[in-house]
Amino acid sequence: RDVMVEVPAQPYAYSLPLRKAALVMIDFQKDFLCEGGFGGALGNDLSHLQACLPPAAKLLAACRAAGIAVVHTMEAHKADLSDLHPAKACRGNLPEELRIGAVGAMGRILIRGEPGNGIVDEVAPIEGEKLLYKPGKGAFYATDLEPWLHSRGISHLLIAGVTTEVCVQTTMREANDRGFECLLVSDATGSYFPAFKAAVLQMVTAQGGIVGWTADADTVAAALS
Ligand code: C5J
Repeated sequence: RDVMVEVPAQPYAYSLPLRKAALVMIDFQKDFLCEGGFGGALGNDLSHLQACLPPAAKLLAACRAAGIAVVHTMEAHKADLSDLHPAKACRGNLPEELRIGAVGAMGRILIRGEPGNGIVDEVAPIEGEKLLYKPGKGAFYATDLEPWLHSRGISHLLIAGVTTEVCVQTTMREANDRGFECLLVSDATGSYFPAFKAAVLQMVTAQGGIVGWTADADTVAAALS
C-alpha cells in the first residue's frame, strides 16, 4: 500500500504518494555551474547557481532515504551534433569558439560524455538512478521520460535544478500538461537572474497553483522523514 505524505506548500498542501513519486534533478551540470562551460560562455554570473547546491543535496538525500525514484537530466548533444537544431546552434550570436560543440576548458561545450557535461559532485548520481540526456530545454522533448515514468506508475514529480526559468520551468510546464502533479523545490533551484527565479516561483503557484506547488528543501525533507 502506498504511503501518502502531506507537504506544507504554496499555494496549499501537496499530497505526495511516495510510491508514485520521482525526484527530477535538472541539469546540475558543470557546463552550467562551473567556469569554462556553456553558462559561462553566455556571460553569466555563475555564483547565483551555486547557492542551490546544499539544499539540492539535502533534498536528494531525503528522497533516497524515502525510496523515491530519482532521475538526473543532462542538457547534452551528440558528438556529431545531429540532435542540435540550427536555431539552437546559432542562438546567442556567439563566436565559433563559444558555441555548443566547441572545445572549452572542460571539453566540448554541452556534448555528452565531456567532463563539463557531467553532474557536479554535490549531487552526483548513484547506481540505480536514471540518467537522461536531453537535447532541449524541457526534459520531455526528444527523450523517453514520459514512458519511463508511466511504466513505473509515477504521477508526482518533485523538481529541482538549474536554471529555474529555462530548463526547470519548461520541464515543469511540460509535465503539468502531461498530467503530472509537480512540486518545485524553491531553494534547490537556481537562476543566473534572481528576479527571474522569484518570478517563476510566483507564476507557477499563482491562480491556485496553475502549474503546481512550491516548498523548500527543509520542508520536503521534514515531510519525508
Ligand atoms: C539553459 C538550462 N539555461 N539547463 N539550460 O540554457 O536551464
